[in-house]
Amino acid sequence: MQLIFDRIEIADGHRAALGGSPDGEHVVDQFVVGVAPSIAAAHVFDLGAQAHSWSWSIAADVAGGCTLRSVSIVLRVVDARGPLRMFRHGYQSWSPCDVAVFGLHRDPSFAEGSLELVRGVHQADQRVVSDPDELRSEWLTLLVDDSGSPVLIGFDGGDRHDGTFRLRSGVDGPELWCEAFLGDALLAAGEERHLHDLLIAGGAPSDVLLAGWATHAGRVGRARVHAPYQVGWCSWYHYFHDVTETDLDHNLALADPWPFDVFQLDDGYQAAIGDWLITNEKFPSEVGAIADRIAAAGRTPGIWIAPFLAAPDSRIATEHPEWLATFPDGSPLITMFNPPWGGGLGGFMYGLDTTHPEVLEHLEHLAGTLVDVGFDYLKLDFTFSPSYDGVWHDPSRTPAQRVRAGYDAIRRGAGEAFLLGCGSPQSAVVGVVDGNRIGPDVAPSWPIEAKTDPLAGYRGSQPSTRNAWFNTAARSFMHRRLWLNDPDCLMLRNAETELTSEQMRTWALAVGMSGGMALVSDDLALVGPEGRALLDEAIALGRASDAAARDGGVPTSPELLLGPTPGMLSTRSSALTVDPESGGSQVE
Ligand code: 9PG
Repeated sequence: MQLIFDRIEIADGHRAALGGSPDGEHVVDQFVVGVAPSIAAAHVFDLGAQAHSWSWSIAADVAGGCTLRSVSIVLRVVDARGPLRMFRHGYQSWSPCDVAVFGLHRDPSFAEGSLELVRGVHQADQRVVSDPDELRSEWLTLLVDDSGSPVLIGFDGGDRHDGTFRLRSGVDGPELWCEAFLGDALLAAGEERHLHDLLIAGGAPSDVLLAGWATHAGRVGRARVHAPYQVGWCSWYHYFHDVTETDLDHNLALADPWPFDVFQLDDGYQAAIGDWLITNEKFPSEVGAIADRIAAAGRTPGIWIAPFLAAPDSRIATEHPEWLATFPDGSPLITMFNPPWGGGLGGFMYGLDTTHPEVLEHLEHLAGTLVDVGFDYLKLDFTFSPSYDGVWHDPSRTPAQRVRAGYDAIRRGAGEAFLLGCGSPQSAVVGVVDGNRIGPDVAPSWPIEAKTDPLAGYRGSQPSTRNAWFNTAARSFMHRRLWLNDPDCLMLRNAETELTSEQMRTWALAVGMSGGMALVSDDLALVGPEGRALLDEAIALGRASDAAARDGGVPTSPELLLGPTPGMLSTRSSALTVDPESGGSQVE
C-alpha cells in the first residue's frame, strides 16, 4: 500500500488538483495553502525512510476575510491488497476506538436516528458524512491492508484546530482526506494560520508507530506527564446523582485502612449545573467545609465540575445570558442533554461561550476559588461543550481553540492543582491536563445495561465495563506520553452489581496493567476482603506498570489491528487477554 499526494481541498468542493509534490503554494479558491517539506527528525521516528512530516499553513486571500470549515491534504491510497482497515480513534474521552473495514462498516453519523447533538459529542464535525463509504478517525489513524504492514497518519497537535481523517471513495480508488477542521472560523484577510504538522510513518508494527507518534505529540504539546501515580475514591459509580453529604462522610469514616491519596466528590452536590460554589439541600455544608473534612482525614480533596455547561435555570445562565453561545436565531446554544440534571428544560444544557473574556475570567476565578478552599484535584467534565457549531463572541476561534481557551483559563486559576480532563476532545488538552479520561464510563455490568437506551450509532460510547476495557487497551500507548491515563474507576463491591467476580477481576487487572489512575467508586461498606485484595493487586500492578512507563515501557495493545476491538493489553512483563463476550481473561 502506498499513499500518494493528490491535491488540496477546501470544504466543500473547492479543489486544487495539482498532483505530484505537495510542497509549495496552492491557491484554492479564496485561500492560499502553503505546504513546506520537512524530513522527520531521526529522534522522532525510528522508522527508516518512510517517515514524513509536513508543515502547512492557510491564509485567506480576499478582502474582508473568509470563514473556513476545513482544509484537507488528500492522499490517494494505491496498491492496497484486499480490504482496507482503519483504526478509528475517537474524538473525546467516551468516544469509542475501534477498527473498521472500508466499504463494509459505516460512519456512526449514518445510523438511522443519529442526532446532531450526539454527533457533536463524539465527532469534531457534527454533520453527517457525505459519502456512504466514508470512515472517520480523529487526531490520528492507522491504515492497514492484507500485507499487514500498517501506516500511521496523525497530526502532531490539536489545540489550534481538530484533525479528522476521512477515508473516502475517490474517482481512482480510496482516498484519505487529512482534514484540518476549523469549524467555520473567520480568517482575517491576509492572516496566515499555521496548521498542525501532519505526520506519516510506516515500516513498523502498529504499537511502535503509535508509540513514536505519541512521544512526538507529547513533546510538541509539552504534555504534563510528571504527576505521581494516583490512587483514590470517587463518589460516582455507586451513588450517582443521589450522593449526599452523609454518604461522603460514611465513606470517609471507613477510609482509614484504604490506600487513597485522593477523595473525590462527583456530580450531585451542586445547586445547579453551572453554580459550582453553591451546594444543594443534600449537602448542608459549603464546598470549603467539605474540602476541610477530606483534608482532615489526610486525603487530597477532589471535586467534579462541568465547567463549560450551564443549566437554563442556573444563576450563571440567568444572571449572565450574554455568557452563553447561541444558535443563529439568538437563542442559547444547547450542548448537552442529560435528563437527571433537570435545570428548567428537562435536562437540556446551555454552552458557555469560552471566547467571551468575562467567561474566561469566571472560569479562572472558579478554579482559583475551588483550589483556595482546598480542592487540589479538579475533574473537568463534559468539556466538549465549546466545540459545537454556533454563534460565538469571537468568530475567529476554532472549536478546538474554544475548548482549549476554557481549559487554559481553568489552569490559570488552578495553578499546579491536578486537573483531570473528562468528556474531553483528546487532541485539544495535551499540555494542560495532568490526567485524562480515555474511555467511556464503567458500570456495574460488563455489557451495556439492559435499561440503557443505546444512542443510535454510538453504542460503543455507552457506559459498560466492556466498552471501558476497549478504550483502555486501544489508548494505552498515550499514558505518560500525553498525560496520565484515567481508564475510569475500578468496580469492587460484591453487592448492588451485575459484574461477576471474574469480570471485576478482568477490569481490575486491566486498570492495573495500564499503569493509569486507580480509583475506587464503591460504598466501601460493600467491598469485602476479596475486593480489597483485588484493589491491592491492581495497585501493585499499576505502580509497576506506571514506573515502567516513566522509563519508556508504556503498555501497548499489540494486536490492535487484528479485530474490530482490541483483545489484549501488554506490559514489559505480562499480557492480559480478554474475551469481550464473557469478560473473562487470562494473564501470561
Ligand atoms: C457525572 C458523570 C461522571 C462520569 C463522567 C460523566 O448522558 N450522558 O451521555 C452521560 C455521559 C457520561 C456521563 C454521564 C452522562 O459520565 O464520565 O465519570 O463524572 O459524568 O455526571
